[in-house]
This record gives sequence, structure tokens and C-alpha cells, in this order.
Amino acid sequence: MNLADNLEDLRARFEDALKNSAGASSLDAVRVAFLGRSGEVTAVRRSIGKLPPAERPAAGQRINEAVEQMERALNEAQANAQALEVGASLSQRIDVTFPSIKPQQGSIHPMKRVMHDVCAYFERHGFAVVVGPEIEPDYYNFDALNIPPDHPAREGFDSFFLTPNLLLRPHTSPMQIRTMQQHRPPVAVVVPGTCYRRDAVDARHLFQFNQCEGLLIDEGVHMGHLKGMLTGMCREIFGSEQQVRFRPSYFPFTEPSAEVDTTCPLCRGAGGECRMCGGSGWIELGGAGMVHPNVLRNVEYDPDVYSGWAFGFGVERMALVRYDVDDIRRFFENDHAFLEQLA
Ligand code: FA5
Repeated sequence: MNLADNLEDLRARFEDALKNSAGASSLDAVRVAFLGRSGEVTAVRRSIGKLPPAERPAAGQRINEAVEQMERALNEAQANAQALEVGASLSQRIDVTFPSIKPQQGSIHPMKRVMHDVCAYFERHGFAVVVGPEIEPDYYNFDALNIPPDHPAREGFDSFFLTPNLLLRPHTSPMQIRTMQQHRPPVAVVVPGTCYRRDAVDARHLFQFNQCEGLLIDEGVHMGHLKGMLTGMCREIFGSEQQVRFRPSYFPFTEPSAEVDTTCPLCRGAGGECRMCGGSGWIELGGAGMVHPNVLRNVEYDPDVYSGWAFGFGVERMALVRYDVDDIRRFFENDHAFLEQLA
């Protein structure tokens, strides 16, 4: 076959191949087979070397023309194929009833929700919400609360000291003093806030936790008011079915003092080997009592005129009970699956 016949044959086969290919990938295969570096056109080009030198330039030009035509045809076919593919994808039906992927949504942390609800309960009863510093000197944490330096009750508040006289507050009770220093009676405040203790962490203890403190001072305030308010708060937070008991206790800053317990959320009062309540069937929610006359004197309130009560409840402990959680550490593990269940 001479060069002209060769080129004619090549062009005919190329056109057939284009016609028979469907889609961008088979067109690309045609391009490789004919126009690629080891394709058929290259083989024809090589045959130029066998021609007499005088015929070579004309032969080269004919091949180049053929290649240009083939490339044009290929580009056109590729553009058509692409347009068909886009058209096909646009005409695909969209099922608008198909369930969509639910976006992850944040929610208020369960501890914060309890804190908010406790504050809301007291606000409804005329209390103001106040907050105070997390770093306090000895004076506010202990001395002014009738806990002098050598008092054994200090050991109950195993604290993180920053300097010999400055510590991360182990309870919210310092705010009793700060509030009474700033206001004359009547005083009615609730104090939510974070506290820190060097406690060993277990199912009901953290080293960083939250308390809600309450303080009411006026003339004629008595223990019955305290019991009524705390019983109402527990009903609101846990519902009326949850059992709550008041147990005589001791705090240097209240007299008389009580601790408030509720049925253990893990064993539901059965006790035994329960790792939450240690077998008692109850867990402690907080402490409370009538403000000690010495504390009133420390802020220059006359204990013969004014009386009052205070309480301090653990917020995570309340959340344990409200949400039926088996371990207090869960609140700080940032486990989305757990938090989503309570959202
Ligand atoms: C106090 O902190 C007193 N300030 C409470 C008080 C206030 C009594 C006003 C009288 C008048 P107590 O150490 O018992 O008390 O702590 C109160 C509550 O805080 C506990 O019942 C518990 O619910 C919570 N709490 C204490 N330590 C931890 C801890 N390590 N982890 C989680 N919660 C804790």
C-alpha cells in the first residue's frame, strides 16, 4: 500500500472507531490507539523514512493534515459525549422524600440544665441569682464561716491552694459572706458556681464540680421555711415520686444543720454492693441549716434580730438522679452518644 492508501485506510478505521465508541473513556482509548505516541499515526510517520528524500516533505504534510482532521473529529466527539453525560445527570430524578442526613445539633449540658432549673425555681420565689470568684482567700472560704485555722472541719474541704492564703473555692458558701457584706437584710440569693476539691474521683465524686448555694436572711426565718423550700425544689427537679430525706448533720456555719439525701439512682435504694451509694441506698445531695449566729456577727448582722438559712447542693449529684445516670464522671467525658440521649 502506498502512503495515500495507507492514510485513507487509517482515516476510515478511525472514523469507524469514533462511531462505535460511547462515552469519554472509550473515546480516549481511540485517541491512544490512533494518535498516541505508539499509535497507528506514529507507525505511518515512521514509514516516511523508506521514501526517496524528495518525496518526504510532501508525505509529511499529508500526514499532518490527516492528523489535524482526526484531532478535530475526536475533539468534537469528546465534546458531544460530555454534553450527553451532563444532560443525563441533570435529567436524573431527585427523590425529595428520601430521608436527609440529620445535622449534629448542640444542646444545653444536663448539668447546666439542672443548674438553670434550680435557679429558676428560686427566682420564682423572689431570690436573686448572684455569682462570685472561684479563687478565694482563707477568710471567705473558712474564717468568716466560723471555721478558724485549726478547726477539724477544714479537713473536710481538701482544697487546692494557690498560695498559703489563696485557694480554689471548695464550696460556694464564701458567697454567703460576700453577699451579706454588701447588702442589709432581707437577703435572698441563689449562687450557682464551680467548686474544686482534692477528692478521689469515683461514681459520685469529681475534683471539679458545681454547687448551688442558697441564702435567706430576714426577721423570723426558721427551719420550716428551709425544709419547705428544699422539698419544693426537689419535687420540681426530680418529680414528686423521688424520695428525699433530711438527716441531722454538722457544719460550723449552720446550727442546726442537716444533710439532704435521696434514693440512690443506681441501686434505687436496694443498697448491697452498690458502687454509687456504698450500700446505704441513699446519696447525699447537699448540706443545709440555720445560719450560725457567729457568721451573722462576722458580717455585722444582729443575730437577735435576724435569722436565716442556707444550703449548698451538688449540681452533678442532682443531675445523676434526675437523668438516672450510673456514674458522675459521664458528665465530663464529652461522649456525644451519652449527651445526645439526655438532650
Ligand atoms: C458544703 O459544701 C457546704 N458548703 C454546704 C452547705 C451550704 C451547708 C450552706 C450548710 C449551709 P458538702 O461538703 O457536704 O457541703 O458539699 C455539699 C454537696 O456538694 C455534697 O452533698 C455533694 O452533693 C456536692 N459535692 C461535694 N463534694 C463533691 C465532689 N467531690 N464531687 C461532686 N459533688 C460534690
